[in-house]
Amino acid sequence: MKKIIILLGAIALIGCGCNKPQERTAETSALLKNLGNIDGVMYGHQDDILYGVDWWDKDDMSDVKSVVGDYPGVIGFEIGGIELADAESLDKVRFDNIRKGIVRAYEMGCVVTISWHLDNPLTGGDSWDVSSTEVVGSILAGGAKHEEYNLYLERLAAFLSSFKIEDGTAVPVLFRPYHEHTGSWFWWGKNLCTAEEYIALWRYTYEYVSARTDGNILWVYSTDRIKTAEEYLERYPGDDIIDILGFDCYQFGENSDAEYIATVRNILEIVTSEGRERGKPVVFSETGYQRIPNPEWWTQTLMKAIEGYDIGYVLTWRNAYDPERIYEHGYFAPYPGQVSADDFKRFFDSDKILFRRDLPNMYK
Ligand code: BMA
Repeated sequence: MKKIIILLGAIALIGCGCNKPQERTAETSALLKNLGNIDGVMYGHQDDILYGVDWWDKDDMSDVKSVVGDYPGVIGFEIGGIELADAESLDKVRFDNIRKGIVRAYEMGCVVTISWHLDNPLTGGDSWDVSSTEVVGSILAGGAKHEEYNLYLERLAAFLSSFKIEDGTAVPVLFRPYHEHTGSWFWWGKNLCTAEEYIALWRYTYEYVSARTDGNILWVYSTDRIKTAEEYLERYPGDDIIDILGFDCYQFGENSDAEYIATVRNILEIVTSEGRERGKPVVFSETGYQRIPNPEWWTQTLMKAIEGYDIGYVLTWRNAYDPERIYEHGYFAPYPGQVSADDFKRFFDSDKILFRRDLPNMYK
């Protein structure tokens, strides 16, 4: 009997050890602290150093740098496709280049954030395949696709553990999975699973990945536009696993500046108040006005939307490179000659907005 108990104890210990989150590295703890204390708002741009309007795969290139002479303070990277062990992401960037970009961003002193538009594990479709309400249930413990999901997470964790600089330091990253879940356009969205399933998905993912990475991950919760704190928190996975509070909100349509400003300010009121109460930094994780048709969008709209709120960064989405996609998705940061380029320089010159040159050491 005693032997059996010891044996069971040992098995439990091994099991528990396996899913124990790795302790945060010093650089990762420093980043979290600095995000909450930074004086000003960092500007971020998705995929900034990987490609831009009419270029890709070039060293030292960035649309933002081409306009203002400096890199953003925050650089976003997208890793949809890593779960399938693909060589390229869904946006056709080689994972080797993404890895290099992440290490380079860190070495430049920038902050790295990662999004994950992973495929639908039940149907084999993409993130936007909302044909089934069974997907989340199917990948949780006991579901038909659970083992497959573990494989997805295994690959994800291996990639997140692969950003090492020469001295062995693991690059800290802000990881932002299962975003915009207050909408219903992704398979993990509001009408596609219950709140319990969504929370279980997050908690399982957190446990699995934080046990198999190097203590270099900060976890970002990010809704789409919301109207109330209840809506913001309806599917909140828990203070014990979330490090940073975020939200996404884009501007659409002509003459929508006032509506955008009011909407963002209302969300910021809610989310920054939660951030203060919970002692967590707040970030504006995605925004933009596709093709930036307003020549003064940066100072007259975006800055007015965030003015007075304590947030770590605001990130505009990618400048898609392939011509078809430019038509479909557009770009969200200017390039030389773009109508908002001069205003973007004023945005850059503002002492409230931080680019790479303005950052303190974020990792100390
Ligand atoms: C979306 C669009 C898609 C892209 C995805 C992941 O918002 O830009 O074209 O594949 O993000 O980067």
